[in-house]
Amino acid sequence: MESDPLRKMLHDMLLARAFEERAAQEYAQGNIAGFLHLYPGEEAVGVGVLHAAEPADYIVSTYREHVHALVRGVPARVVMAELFGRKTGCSGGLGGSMHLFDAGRRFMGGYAIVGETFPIATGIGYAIAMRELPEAVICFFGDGAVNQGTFHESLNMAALWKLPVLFVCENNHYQIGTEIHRHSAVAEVYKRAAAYRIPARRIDGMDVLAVHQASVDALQQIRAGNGPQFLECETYRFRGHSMADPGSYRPKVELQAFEEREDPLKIAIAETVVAYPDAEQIAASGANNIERLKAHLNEGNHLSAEQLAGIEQEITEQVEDAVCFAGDSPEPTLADAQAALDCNRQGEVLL
Ligand SMILES: Cc1ncc(C[n+]2csc(CCOP(=O)(O)OP(=O)(O)O)c2C)c(N)n1
Ligand SMILES: [Mg+2]
Repeated sequence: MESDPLRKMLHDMLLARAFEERAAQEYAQGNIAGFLHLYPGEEAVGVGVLHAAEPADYIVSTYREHVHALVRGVPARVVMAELFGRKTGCSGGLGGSMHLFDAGRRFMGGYAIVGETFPIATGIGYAIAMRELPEAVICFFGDGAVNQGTFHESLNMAALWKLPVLFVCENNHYQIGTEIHRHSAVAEVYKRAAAYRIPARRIDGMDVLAVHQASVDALQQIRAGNGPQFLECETYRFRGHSMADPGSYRPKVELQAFEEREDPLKIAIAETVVAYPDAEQIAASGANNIERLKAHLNEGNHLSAEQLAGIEQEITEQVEDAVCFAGDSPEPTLADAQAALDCNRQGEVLL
């Protein structure tokens, strides 16, 4: 596991991409049922935000949440098992792709209903505020969710009561097949937070470092007791809305432009990897240049091409292991489903 923060972020972005691409293959082979909403293209948002969070912070997410769970530390094999609907999954195989849940890691769920995350996150924020704890809740949602009534009700309450909520809009510019300027009267999403006096910023959601720094700043404000903060991360999904969507409403050139120029993985790799010069190059570069090169390599946050290949190899093995584990795991029984319905949680404190 990487110890350097930048390398760790790159690791998680690479894991996110590999996991999701493999999930697409498993879906095509019939190993995953139901809907499957994937995250390629949006990795810098989930990774940048969640690397700024503390383990005591809560996370509430949408149906596009596999990567949020992975970055939170839910093992890849446990996430994959849930996608396969197996008993070893984080929701016992009863939730599936859209309903990952891990209360122990304070991952308070993926939710399939658009706009559902707002009141849940606000309620958790209220619980934290009542107990006067230095914790926060991170609420992920898409650009399409901000036209739901729950958005306005929740932001109003969160602002009024100064609740510790970080609202994170993953603005991928589409609500299924409808582009943002055709579904929203105000397409600059961050401006909507002003209606509730919530400080808001628009960030380049393809740049993990930009997302991370903005999240660190926002969480600092929240922990200082200044109430909620709002980040709009501009991003783009490289696949269709779900596996059922060929995405034919988007011009091919638009997709190609994002894949070629703005792929968050390419940006993160460029920010992390330096080409290590070989001995001959160093010898030929003269005394001063040797010092400069040494300084450059000692700066930290750097990674050689060989080290990058090592990380990629480890991830390939991790994803393969996840698929084998999921495939070998048993399905939940009818008795498991009945037990989950009759959960008898009277008096149980979940938070
Ligand atoms: C209340 C509700 N209405 C409609 C749907 C159907 N639906 C599922 S995803 C979605 C689009 C949401 O788009 P956005 O919030 O931008 O998130 P993205 O999928 O782009 O991440 C819709 C309309 C739903 N799940 N819930
Ligand atoms: Mg969207």
